[in-house]
Amino acid sequence: MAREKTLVLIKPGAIQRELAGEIITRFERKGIKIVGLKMMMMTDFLIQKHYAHLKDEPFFTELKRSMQDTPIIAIALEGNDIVKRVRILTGATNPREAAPGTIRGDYSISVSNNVIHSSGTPEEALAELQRFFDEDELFNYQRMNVMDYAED
Ligand code: IDP
Ligand code: MG
Repeated sequence: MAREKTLVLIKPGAIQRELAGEIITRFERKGIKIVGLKMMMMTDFLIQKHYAHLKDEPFFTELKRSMQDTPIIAIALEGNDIVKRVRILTGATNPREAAPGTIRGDYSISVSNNVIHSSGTPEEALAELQRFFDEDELFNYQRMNVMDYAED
């Protein structure tokens, strides 16, 4: 079991649909610790880095545009094996394949409007967190009321 941090982005489609609070609540209700959170615009540079693996896809231009429709909300989450756990809560990329109960399964209405991003691997998470957060925007603190039996 590894102590990790991961990155979640609440995408413009979810901001437009006023789902930000519900999405943040999902993580809080699951006992997942928020260690960073901010609203920001995705710059062209940030999108090119973040979606470098998709730059040759036919949908890249549309993806880039849709990620700049509104600001996004970037969230850093921390916990044991948190990268994998948040991916499970995120659900499949395609909403038709995303299981009910997952965030995408419950809220996503198209592949390009699939509500959130979450880091795919611990390596990806490290690189993405560095890209989106300065060191002093990530916080170390104790939660007082987390139940004794919670995993973290
Ligand atoms: P992931 O977000 O589940 O990790 P990736 O393959 O890394 O999926 O793709 C990043 C994002 O690019 C997806 O979340 C989605 O918004 C967008 N995307 C991926 N495939 C398609 C597609 O076929 N059409 C339109 N957008 C896509
Ligand atoms: Mg991905």
